[in-house]
Amino acid sequence: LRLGMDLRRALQRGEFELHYQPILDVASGTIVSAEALVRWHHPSRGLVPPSDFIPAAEEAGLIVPLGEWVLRAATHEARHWPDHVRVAVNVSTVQVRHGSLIAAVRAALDASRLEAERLELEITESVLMADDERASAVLHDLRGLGVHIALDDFGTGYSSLSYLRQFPFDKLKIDRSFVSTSSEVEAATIVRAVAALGRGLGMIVTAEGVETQEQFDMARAEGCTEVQGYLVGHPYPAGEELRMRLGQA
Ligand code: G
Ligand code: G
Ligand code: MN
Ligand code: NA
Repeated sequence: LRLGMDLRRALQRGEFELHYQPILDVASGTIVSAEALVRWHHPSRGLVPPSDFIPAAEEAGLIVPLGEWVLRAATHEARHWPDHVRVAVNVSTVQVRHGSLIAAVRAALDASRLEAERLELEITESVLMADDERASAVLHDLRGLGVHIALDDFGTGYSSLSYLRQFPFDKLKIDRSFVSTSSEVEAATIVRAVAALGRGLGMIVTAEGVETQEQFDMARAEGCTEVQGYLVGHPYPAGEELRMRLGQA
């Protein structure tokens, strides 16, 4: 796999970079977390989006070392943020199944000295599909460390409501396709139902992909706890300006 070769080299050469997208708490109007999103500055192809290389990294077996780099970089960066701001890291199903994830999370927390409580791991429904005890045990162990677990892109996979009882989620993230559908009535109906479900089960509920004030008002009215999307902020490179932004609002 050509891209696989490139990826291996990219890890060694430090061609990856994390951008961070802010997430707003609706009730307080403050930024309460930021999601790390990986970017690849390819020497000849330019900026390669994760949708193009994450699947290749999974196939080439490189998602584990790449994921470890992401965990280390994100926890280090979050140490420079205000104490109440969490960092969210996307974790591939391959990482959850691999068996090294718990050690990698513990190592990143130890090295950065970030409190476990400030790290949130985003997993997708594909982790849960295989109905295996392993995935369940890994998620419970991670939560035992004190990190938070979010179910990402909720509603797009093979969702089963039984997962919500079986696994210890702190947060449900409603996929942006439900927030920004062309029918406002349909969007509001789905967001209302998922928000009621998640909050009824004691979870934080985040509406993703909020781009307009109308979508923001809808998400708030229908009971979402948090909002993420271009209206609140685009993914932003690490550095002074990001740190300032996370301290404001
Ligand atoms: O930033 P962008 O919209 O291009 O992200 C596309 C997809 O890539 C999203 O689904 C996101 O969850 C995923 N992604 C971004 N960063 C990471 C990462 O560090 N690890 C994994 N496994 N997926 C990521
Ligand atoms: O699957 P995941 O939720 O991790 O995907 C995050 C991706 O969604 C990021 O690549 C980010 O760039 C993208 N994204 C974030 N906010 C918005 C938004 O308001 N609109 C759209 N279209 N994409 C968004
Ligand atoms: Mn995500
Ligand atoms: Na998502």
